[in-house]
Amino acid sequence: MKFVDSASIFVQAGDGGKGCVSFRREKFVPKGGPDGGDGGRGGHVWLRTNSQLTTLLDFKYKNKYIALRGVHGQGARKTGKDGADIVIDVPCGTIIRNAESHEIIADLTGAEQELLIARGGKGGRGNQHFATPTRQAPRYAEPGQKGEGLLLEMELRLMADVGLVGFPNAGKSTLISVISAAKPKIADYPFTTLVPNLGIVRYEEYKSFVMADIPGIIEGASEGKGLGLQFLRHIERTKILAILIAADSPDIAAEYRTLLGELEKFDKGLLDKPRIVVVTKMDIASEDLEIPALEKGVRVLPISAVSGLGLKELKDELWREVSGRTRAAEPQDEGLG
Ligand SMILES: Nc1nc2c(ncn2[C@@H]2O[C@H](COP(=O)(O)OP(=O)(O)OP(=O)(O)O)[C@@H](O)[C@H]2O)c(=O)[nH]1
Ligand SMILES: [Mg+2]
Repeated sequence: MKFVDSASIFVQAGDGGKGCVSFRREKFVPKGGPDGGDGGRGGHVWLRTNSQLTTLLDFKYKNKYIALRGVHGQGARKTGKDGADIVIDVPCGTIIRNAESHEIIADLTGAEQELLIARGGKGGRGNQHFATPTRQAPRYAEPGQKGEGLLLEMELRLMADVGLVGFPNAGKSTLISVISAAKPKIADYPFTTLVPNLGIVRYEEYKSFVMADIPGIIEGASEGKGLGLQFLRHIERTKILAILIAADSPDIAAEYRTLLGELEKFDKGLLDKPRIVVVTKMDIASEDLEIPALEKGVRVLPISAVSGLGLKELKDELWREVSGRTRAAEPQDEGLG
């Protein structure tokens, strides 16, 4: 799947239709009064979140959204039709900025959330409204108002409850594939995962949480090594981080420190999130493996995606954290990365 997490688009709402200047003309009614109808409203442009979407890819192909103007008013008090509204679907977690001021207009984190982003111009009033006792035949009607138009920057920060972090090959994609319906590519070479994947983990009946698998991180990622740290923005809104380290790692403690170091360089706030360490691939662990105590207050859970060891405990633990906390929703305004 292709993945795009920033885009710019232009939205233009429709202008209002003109009001009409017209006078009633009927047989036997020589001097009919003004009967010019109103113009229709221009089409609005809306943004709406769609939880099926996980990328801004569509906007690489289409980046102009222009709504129709309202129809002009007509005689016989006929109001023009409104221009049709346009609704643009975006993934949950899309941050909308004004491209000129870079100010955040909205952070669309909710499911099925709607936002009127560009308002259609009001239709002008027809001359039927302007008759007064002293001016019974107004030859005047209002023009329609302009529709709003603006350039938007969109940045996606995926909405997930749990973020998986680890070196390449740590088993992140394998884990998400065994505890959710997500089917990411899995292979025994580094950087198999090139874009984030989301998976919904079902927990008992009617409960679930969202897990994000992102590309692996290596020492020096903050200087651009490997795929760099750009994908870490997609775990910024999670409630908990699961740090995955393979049981056959040459040095579990050193790997842990490296990962925390890279997280810190990207965003210190990531270290404020609760985290647990998941030691993966226990089925191939050497018999004398002793998992070191890493940090006070940080739980370490051994698992194996192959044998199923520890998966139930892991889900229990993640659910406990996820259900007890609210997601960190506020993005920091630091521009597009
Ligand atoms: N024996 C064993 N192998 C595993 C286990 N989990 C993952 N693997 C293997 O480890 C290799 C890497 O797994 P991935 O899930 O692709 O690792 P990843 O962390 O997503 O790697 P990147 O996407 O490259 O960052 C694959 O060959 C998997 O089959 C496990 O529990 N036991
Ligand atoms: Mg992977």
